[in-house]
Amino acid sequence: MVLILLVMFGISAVFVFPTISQAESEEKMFVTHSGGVIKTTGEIIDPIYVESTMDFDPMEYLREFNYGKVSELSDGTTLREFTIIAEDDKVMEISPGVFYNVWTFNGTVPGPTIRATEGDLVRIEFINNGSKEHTMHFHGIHPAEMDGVFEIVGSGGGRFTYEFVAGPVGVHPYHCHVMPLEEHIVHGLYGVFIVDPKEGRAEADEMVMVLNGFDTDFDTENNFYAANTVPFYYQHHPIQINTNELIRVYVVNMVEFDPINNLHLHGNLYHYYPTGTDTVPSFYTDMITLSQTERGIMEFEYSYPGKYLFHAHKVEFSEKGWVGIFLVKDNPKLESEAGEEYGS
Ligand SMILES: [Cu+2]
Repeated sequence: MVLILLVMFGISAVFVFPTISQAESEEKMFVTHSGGVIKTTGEIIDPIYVESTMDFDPMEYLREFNYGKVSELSDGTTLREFTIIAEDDKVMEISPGVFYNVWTFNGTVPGPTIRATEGDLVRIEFINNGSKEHTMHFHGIHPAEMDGVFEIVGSGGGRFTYEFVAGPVGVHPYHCHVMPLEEHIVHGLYGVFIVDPKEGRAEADEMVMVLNGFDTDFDTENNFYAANTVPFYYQHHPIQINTNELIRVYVVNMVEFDPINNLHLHGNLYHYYPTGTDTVPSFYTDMITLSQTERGIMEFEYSYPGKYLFHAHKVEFSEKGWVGIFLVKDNPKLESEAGEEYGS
């Protein structure tokens, strides 16, 4: 009987051990931003980036505006309803091979660009699905209890409804305001809130640039800088615009740790509206300097086609990722108009 048991144990050992070694050599797959695939049989140490985790397309984010679910109240006021979900367990490949735990509003850093017209009623259903307490604090004018500072929203599904009248006109940041604030902001809990004037602005090719940075080794210094999260993205994927077409950039500086950031445009100057609150530009320049959460609206047109850099003139920042290119093409609309004239 003992002999039989020993033989059975021996047979099972033969079949069990190969199974274990197969599991150990199983390849795990990672996908990078550029679509590259990394395979490894090694031990995966947190953080893990796989296809199912967060992805972010800076080109899509650039011109994506969220106007909310629109309805009209009985007094004629426009109501815009948004749902924003905070999470703090996602991992993003900030730069090739560098994985960082990002905290997100609606799954991305920055969160969605929320857009309304001055006087609209903005209602935000905020759900905190994170493991830490979070809030939404909007810059702008609103009642104290809508400020997202003292009304802490608990983890694991806590809810709060923010409601306020959109104003003033301009471009404003929103961000989590739970202490330690620095930690909650640097991990990515911020986004842009645009308030349009009732009379609107001149038609333009509009885009949003959030200037941000990432401290991936936790020494309270940024290791990477970017316009819209991914370092060097718009250098490798230039932003295509047309000659003789008005370009409007809503720019918001969310870089922590460094006291200033700046933005220089090549081959051109821009009209600059600090905070976007005035209809008359304050400067005509190729260089602005911004401290934390400082922001504004830039307007410009290119006369000549070609490639033009835009970047931080603080060279350390541009060399660590905060640099991009506008690829200016001949305006097809103007060309066809010119063609019609020529032909007629
Ligand atoms: Cu937070």
